[in-house]
Amino acid sequence: MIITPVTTDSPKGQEIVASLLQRFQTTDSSCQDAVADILQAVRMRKNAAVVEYGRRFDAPNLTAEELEVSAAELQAAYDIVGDDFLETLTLAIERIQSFHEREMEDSWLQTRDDGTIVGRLVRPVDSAGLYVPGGQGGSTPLVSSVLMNGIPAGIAGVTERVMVTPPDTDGKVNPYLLVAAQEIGITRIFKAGSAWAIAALAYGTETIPKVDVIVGPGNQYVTEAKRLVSGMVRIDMIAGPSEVLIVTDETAKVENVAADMLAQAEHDTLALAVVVTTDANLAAAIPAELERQLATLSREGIARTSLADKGVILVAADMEEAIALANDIAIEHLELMITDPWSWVPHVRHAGAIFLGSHTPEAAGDYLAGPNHVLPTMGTARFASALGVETFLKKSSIISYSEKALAADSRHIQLLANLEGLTAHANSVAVRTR
Ligand code: HSO
Ligand code: ZN
Repeated sequence: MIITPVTTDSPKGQEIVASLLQRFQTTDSSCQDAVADILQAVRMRKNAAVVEYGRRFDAPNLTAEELEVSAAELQAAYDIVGDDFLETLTLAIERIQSFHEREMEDSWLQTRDDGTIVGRLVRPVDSAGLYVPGGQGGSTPLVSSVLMNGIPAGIAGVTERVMVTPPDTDGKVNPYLLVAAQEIGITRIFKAGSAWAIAALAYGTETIPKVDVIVGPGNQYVTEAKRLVSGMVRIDMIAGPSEVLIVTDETAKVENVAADMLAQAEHDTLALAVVVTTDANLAAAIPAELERQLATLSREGIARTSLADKGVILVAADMEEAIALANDIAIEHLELMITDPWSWVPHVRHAGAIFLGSHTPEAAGDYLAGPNHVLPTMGTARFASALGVETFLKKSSIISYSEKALAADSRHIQLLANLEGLTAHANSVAVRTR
């Protein structure tokens, strides 16, 4: 059996729960060392290093002159993609745009009676870099990720938005990615992937601009590079493998449950699909249904490995226990395939995104619903949120005193300054209010 269902109170069930609660991972030290070397090389030798790595791992004939996708390549992509794609793309952009417009934050000012004004000025960062996996070597061309990462930056008002993505062996970039980028206003695209692309965005090269924020999904080298440059630039998040936790009762259809587990499992062999159900009969029926559907999938091998290594089916005593477990696990995607799912939403404390009812597969949210699909993984939903407009904003505080207000506050400011032994601070108030 690909996954053996277990009850939460059995020793095996408790062991599984304990491992789910401790699933935060960092990259291994060989990856860390390799990435540190790459960052150093790009920082010192810029384009020369980017092109060297690109030639070695992606396109053997890449040159520095061809690092940026040309206007002709951008235009040519439209000849390949077809009208159906453009129609779907337009709809997805509309949905994602209208959801994220609500996230925009306003500046505000507060005026006190004494004339003091304090407030907050919301400003976008000047530049953002978006990493997009290219779709070679087992990864997939994540058109949807271009939208989910690029649209919020546009709404925030980021003027310089660039994209980096690895070229194929012929030095070409996937045309669907090129069209998606252009449709959301990104026209500077560079043929660079992996850790050297992140390094180029963080340090800048002769061709690739240094940016303030780097977002986008990637393999462990990309993730490690983002981790290392974080602090010098903002990054969206340290992303782990994608995850789903499906809570079901006896009303869920086994086809739907298995289909959603497989949708998660096909992402990669490390992806995590968990079911927590109050119905032991449903649990028992899932493995055979997984086998039946696996045979029909284009990425059967990946999905099978992921489910066999990581898949979990837990039988809980009741819905209270199931939801409590989901909260402890703090999953990236939480599906509630249960009777009256809305009545349980107030009990959900930690989840990246919540999918309600039997007609809401995670895939609807991955592509079209509107909310962002870049979500906190590995239990970080306890404190982190989806990528959004806020990822590209920062705030300046505003403070303006009137003469009268400073006179009134003078004594208190001087008291605190003297307490800290900072007499120049105290004096800067005293000279004005004497
Ligand atoms: N489920 C992924 C997003 C994605 N799925 C992109 C398909 N394409 C992480 O939320
Ligand atoms: Zn997905």
